[in-house]
Amino acid sequence: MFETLTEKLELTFRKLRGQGKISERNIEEALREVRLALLEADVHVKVVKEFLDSVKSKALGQEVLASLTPDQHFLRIVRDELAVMLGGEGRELELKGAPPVVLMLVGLQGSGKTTTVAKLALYLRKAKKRNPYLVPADVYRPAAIEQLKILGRDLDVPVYDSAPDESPLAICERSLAAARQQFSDILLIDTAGRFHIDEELMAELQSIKESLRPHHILLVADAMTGQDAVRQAQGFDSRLDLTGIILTKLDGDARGGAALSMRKMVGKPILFSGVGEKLDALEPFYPDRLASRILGMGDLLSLIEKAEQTYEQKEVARLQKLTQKNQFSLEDFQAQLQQLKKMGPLGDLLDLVPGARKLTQNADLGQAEKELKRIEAIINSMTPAERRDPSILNGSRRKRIAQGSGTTVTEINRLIKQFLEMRKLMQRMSKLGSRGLLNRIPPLFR
Ligand SMILES: Nc1nc2c(ncn2[C@@H]2O[C@H](COP(=O)(O)OP(=O)(O)OP(=O)(O)O)[C@@H](O)[C@H]2O)c(=O)[nH]1
Ligand SMILES: [Mg+2]
Repeated sequence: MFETLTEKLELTFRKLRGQGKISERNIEEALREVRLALLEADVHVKVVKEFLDSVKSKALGQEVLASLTPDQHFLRIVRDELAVMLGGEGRELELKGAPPVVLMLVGLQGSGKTTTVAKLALYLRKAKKRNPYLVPADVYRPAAIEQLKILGRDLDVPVYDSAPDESPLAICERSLAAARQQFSDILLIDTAGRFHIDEELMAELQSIKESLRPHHILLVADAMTGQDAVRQAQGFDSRLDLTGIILTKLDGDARGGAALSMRKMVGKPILFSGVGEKLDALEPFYPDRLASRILGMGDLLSLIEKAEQTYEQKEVARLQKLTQKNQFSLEDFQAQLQQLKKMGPLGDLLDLVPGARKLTQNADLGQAEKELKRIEAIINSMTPAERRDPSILNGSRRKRIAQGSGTTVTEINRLIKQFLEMRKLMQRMSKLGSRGLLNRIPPLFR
C-alpha cells in the first residue's frame, strides 16, 4: 500500500531539491502537489486541508536548522506533520488491570476480526508474555466458532468451547469464569460481523459491553474498503465508544487513504496494523515510522526490530567478529540466508530499507528470490569443509557441486567470486567503527 503516494511525493521533493533556493512560491507549488497526491490516495478532504495548513504555517514560520538544507527542512516538516496526522507519538495497547483483562474485537463482516484475535493472541504471548484465552462469540455464521477453535489449536492457545445455540452474551459471561479458573490473564472476544452496521448487532455488542465492561473495544477495519472504513468506524464509535482501531489488509494495493484519515476522522488511536494473512503478520502501529515509510525514507527501526526478533543478539555479535577478521564463511552465509527467509518475503523487507525500493524498482523481485534459492542450492551441495573454507574448491569439487545443485561450474565460480568480494566489502564496512544502530543489524543486511 502507499506505493503510488510515495512515488508522487518523492517526485515533488526531487523537484524541490533541484531548486537553488527555496521560496514561498516553491513551497506553494510543492504543497499543491502534495495536496493532489493525498487526495488521489483517497485521504479525506478535511484531513488533507488540516494537514496542509499546519505544514504551511511551519514551513514558512520556522528557521531552517543549520544542519539541514531547505528542502530537507521542508521534508522533515512534512514527515512530522504526517506522523501527527497518523496519531503522533503512537500508543501501546494498555493492559493494566485485574486479570483477566477483557478485549473485545468488533467490526463489519470479513474485516478480519477472527484472524486478528488469533494474531493478537500470538503477539500478546510472545511480546508481552501473557496467557490469552480466546472466546468465539459469533453464533450466526456457520463454522465461525470452529474457525477460531482451529486457529487456537494451531497456536496452542486455549479457546472457550462455545456452542452455537447459546447467546453471545451468555458465552461471554461464562467464558470469563472459565478464564479465571485456568489463570488466563487476557480474554479476547471474537464477535460477529454484519454486512452493514445494524441495530440488532449494535444492541448485542452493547449488552456484552455492559455486562463484561471490556478494558478495550477495538474496531477491526479493512483498510482496503477506503472511505467506507472511516464511516463504519464513526458508526461503531458513536455506539460503543471504541478505545482503539486495528487496520487490516495494509499489505493490499488499495490507495490507503482510509488508513491515513482514520485517526483524525474518528479521533481514536490506531494500535495495530495487519499486514498479511499469516498469524505473525500483525505490527504495532507507529505513526512516525509509517510517515517515514510513506515518504520513501524507509524504516530502519522496524527493520532492526524484525532482525532482532529473528536473530539472537549473541549471534549478531559473533558474525560481527567473524566479519572483522574476514572469516565469515559460506556456512555462516547459509545460516543467514535461512534467517532471511524467516523474516518474510524480500519485497516486504525492501520497503523498510531507505531508498531500496528505488534501487530495485526495475529489478524483478521474483527473480531475486529465485536467485537466492539457486545460491542456497549451491551452498547446500557443498560439504561442511568446503563451506568453511572455499579455497579447497578445486575443479573436480566444483563439478560435483554443479551437478548436485543443478547448476553449472560457471555459476559456481561466479558465486565464489562474489562471495569473496562481498566478504571483503563487509570487512571494510565493519572497520568503519561503531555506527550505532547499524551494529544491531546482522552484517548481511547492511
Ligand atoms: N492480506 C490480508 N488478509 C487479511 C488480513 N487480515 C485478515 N485477512 C483475511 O481476510 C479474510 C477475512 O478474515 P476473518 O478474520 O475471517 O474476518 P472476520 O471479520 O472474522 O469475518 P466474519 O467473521 O465473517 O465477520 C480472511 O481471508 C483473512 O485471511 C490482513 O491483514 N491482510
Ligand atoms: Mg469472524
